[in-house]
Amino acid sequence: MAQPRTFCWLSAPGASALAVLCVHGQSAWDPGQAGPRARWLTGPACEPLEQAVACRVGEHLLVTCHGGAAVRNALERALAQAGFAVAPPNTATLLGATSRLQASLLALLPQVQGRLGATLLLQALAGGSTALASLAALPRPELLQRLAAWDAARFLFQPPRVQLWGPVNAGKSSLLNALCGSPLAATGDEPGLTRDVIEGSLEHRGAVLRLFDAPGIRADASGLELAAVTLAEQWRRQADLTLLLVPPGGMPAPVQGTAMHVFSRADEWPAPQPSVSTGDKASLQRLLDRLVEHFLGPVLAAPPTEGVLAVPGLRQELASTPDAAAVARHWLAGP
Ligand SMILES: Nc1nc2c(ncn2[C@@H]2O[C@H](COP(=O)(O)OP(=O)(O)OP(=O)(O)O)[C@@H](O)[C@H]2O)c(=O)[nH]1
Ligand SMILES: [Mg+2]
Repeated sequence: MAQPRTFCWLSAPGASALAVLCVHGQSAWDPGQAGPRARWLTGPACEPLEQAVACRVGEHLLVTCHGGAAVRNALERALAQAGFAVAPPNTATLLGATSRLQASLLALLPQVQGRLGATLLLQALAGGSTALASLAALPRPELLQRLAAWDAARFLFQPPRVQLWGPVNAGKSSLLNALCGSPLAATGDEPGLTRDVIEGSLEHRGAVLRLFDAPGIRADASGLELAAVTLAEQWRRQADLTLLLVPPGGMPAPVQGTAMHVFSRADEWPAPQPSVSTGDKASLQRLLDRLVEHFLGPVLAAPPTEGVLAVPGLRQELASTPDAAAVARHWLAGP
């Protein structure tokens, strides 16, 4: 009996670089030995959307393209027309994992966000077995320290949320735009210009950060402006960090939760450190360095081979089972 044609998504939903792996079955998508073949994906009204490239990887067909939800849907439609049904991603089986550790690393690859996480997982795939054996041989207190450092690995899968916060005209929207490198939010001298929470994201040193602009704070806010700030406060509580902007002449005000302050519009006054100015690229880079260090410092400082500890299940087992060598044996056995 002919095997059903199936495909699975390799990239996480929302990613802009999309990849699917098609298995079991020839189709019009197959470039054969001829090398990569490009095909146009079309929208619901048959309008051309994006080119997808198909190439053979061993027995399988790898299709890659760029885009958001519309392109993702178009690719699913095109594959359905070619007779492929979507299957749950089981990259471990597809790519021939030889241990439970490799299978877990492969299963995590599509979920990782950003170059840093992908690199760590690939390094762990290459040298993870030796690294795990060495980790398991560490004295227990040292192993627990290593595990605690890798808690930060969660940010490789769920990028940290940073809420910009501060008085009106502190330069929040300008900073969002400068850090993300695009004009996402309106800016200007009129105080209270921003009325909504606006999201942007960026990648720095391979780490993805999510930034949120917010309406500015002022004592005499009322009506719609007050309602907007109250709503933004709810967003702020969901953030992993509040980045409090202190404008010229200001003093850092206490805020609840985890916060970091930065003196803004630094080209306009003798701002103390840490400071930032949207026209000063070095100050923007320093701020991003601080943010990445804040969230992922322990992971960046760890030896790259320790990337095996990015696997949450492995961390949990090593933390809860006193016999680390037995845990390592179990993870290095067949998937
Ligand atoms: N010179 C200088 N001007 C800046 C800088 N950042 C922002 N500004 C200016 O300051 C004014 C206010 O900037 P916004 O980014 O709109 O400030 P905001 O905090 O978003 O203000 P609200 O939305 O009203 O709360 C604008 O005219 C910006 O061009 C900076 O680093 N240097
Ligand atoms: Mg603003």
